[in-house]
Amino acid sequence: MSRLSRRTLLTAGAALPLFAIRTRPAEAAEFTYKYANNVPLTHPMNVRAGEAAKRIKEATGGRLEIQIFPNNQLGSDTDTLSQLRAGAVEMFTLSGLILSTLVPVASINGVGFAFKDYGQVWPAMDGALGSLVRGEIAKRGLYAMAKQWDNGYRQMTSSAKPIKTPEDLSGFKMRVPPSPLWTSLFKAFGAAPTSINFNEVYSALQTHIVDGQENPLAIIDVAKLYEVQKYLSVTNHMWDGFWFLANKRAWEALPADVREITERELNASAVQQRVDIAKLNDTLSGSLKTHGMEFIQTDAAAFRATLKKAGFYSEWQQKFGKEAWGALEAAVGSLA
Ligand code: X2X
Repeated sequence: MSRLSRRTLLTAGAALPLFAIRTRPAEAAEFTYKYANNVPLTHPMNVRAGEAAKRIKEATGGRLEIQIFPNNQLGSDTDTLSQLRAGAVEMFTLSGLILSTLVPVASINGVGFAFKDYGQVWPAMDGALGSLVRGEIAKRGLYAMAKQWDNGYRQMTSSAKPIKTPEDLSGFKMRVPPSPLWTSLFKAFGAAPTSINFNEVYSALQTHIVDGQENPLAIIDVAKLYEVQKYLSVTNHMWDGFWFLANKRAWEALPADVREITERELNASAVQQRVDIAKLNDTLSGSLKTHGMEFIQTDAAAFRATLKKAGFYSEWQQKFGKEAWGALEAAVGSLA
């Protein structure tokens, strides 16, 4: 029902005896929530979130309708985080590293070369480390669903020259997402990082404001970054995931059973989306090469040694503090 007809109905209703006032039509949801994200509709996060929204609508008998706004339609990540806090957007998936501008500990999974593989990632993020982060998120007026969604292991791309060694990064104009940890990481590599929100990355690369960026294969593919980047260095320098966030007031406004269904279905979709991303990791290199990208293998130990020498690990050990750093090392082993 359009806003106009609803208003008309309410006005008309005022003149009618009480029993004649129509309640909302069966097809209108009691709660209509906006869910915003930064990736194109074709990304597994939107595919799986769309499925979850459908199941949630069914399982709640139509009480909650989640409308998806992909691709930063409602604004950059930085803007959308403000809208989420204000309640103008009810739900948002955001990288923990960008969320760290509000919840500092949320960038902890982005410590360079911390997680060896997914066998270390998910037990940590579904376990003690993830709980610690979610606890801090809750203190900031936001609610994080238990299961994180996968962004992936990040790889470096460049239009200017192939990056093979850490020395190749010296002075390199690299786009990083807005997050102190990202800037610190690329400064430690000796690069010249520039913070740019994702919705401006394609044009920043196209106009050579920056010469490179770093993202998982799935993002490089769905955002067509291969059109403006030539070289892809397989660095796996960081694992990154999205927290599925809700504005706390909006979340708590939902009846308990609706909340339970919503969290259950979102978490179920998150687990499926993780499998999608893992599969894409195995298949996308072929298609990115077809699009003209040249793949470069790198020596992770050399990049890691550069970070260590630059004091990256000791700096962030200090910043995160004993408890959080301890939870990270309990999951991945000693980093210092
Ligand atoms: O901004 C990025 O590079 C992206 C899409 O990977 C994140 O959401 C952090």
